[in-house]
Amino acid sequence: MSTIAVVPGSFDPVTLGHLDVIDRAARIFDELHVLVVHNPAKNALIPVGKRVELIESALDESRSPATGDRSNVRVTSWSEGLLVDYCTQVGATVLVKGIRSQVDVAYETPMAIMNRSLAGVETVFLLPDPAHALVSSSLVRQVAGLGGDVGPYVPRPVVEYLSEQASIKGE
Ligand code: COD
Repeated sequence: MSTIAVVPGSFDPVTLGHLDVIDRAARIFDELHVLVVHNPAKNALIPVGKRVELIESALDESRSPATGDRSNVRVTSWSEGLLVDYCTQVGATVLVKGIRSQVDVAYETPMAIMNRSLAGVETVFLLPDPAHALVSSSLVRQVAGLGGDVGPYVPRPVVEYLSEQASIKGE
């Protein structure tokens, strides 16, 4: 039986840390859904549809022998309700989360237990590549907002999108 896994996130924006988790999960599971979850409570920087596009472009253009062909990866979005409702709808039995610190463990553990209790969906935690372990979307938004170089932390399509947005704002 093939296993479908979901990597959910805000991806506002997608970072090199996210891409690392996506690639490692894609090697473990038969099918991987990267799910941009719309959280109306969060004041997002990038519209959901654009976040999906940026992840797709980043996956397309950074494909290499090291990453594999990523043919089992699809990117989509979800704003209808519980994360596990999406899992049930597509037959996914696993959620994949990245754990960077004790703070992530404290935040993710109750959600993992609740998701298993609600729908029998297990959560698998992957440790980050140390090269990207300190990267977060919120720091990237902060650095970009203050005019810093985010090139080392995000894929090229995100660098381009953020600099386009900055120049529109500056006009
Ligand atoms: N290296 C490795 N992993 C990373 C890195 C990095 N540099 N940066 C982020 N990650 C991981 C995060 O730990 C997370 O697992 C994932 O990547 C996504 O990160 P973000 O920041 O894009 O997304 P979040 O943390 O805002 O998560 C949004 C979710 C919607 C996934 C989350 O809030 C969630 O699971 N909500 C559940 C909604 C629900 O159904 N609740 C009811 C039952 S619990």
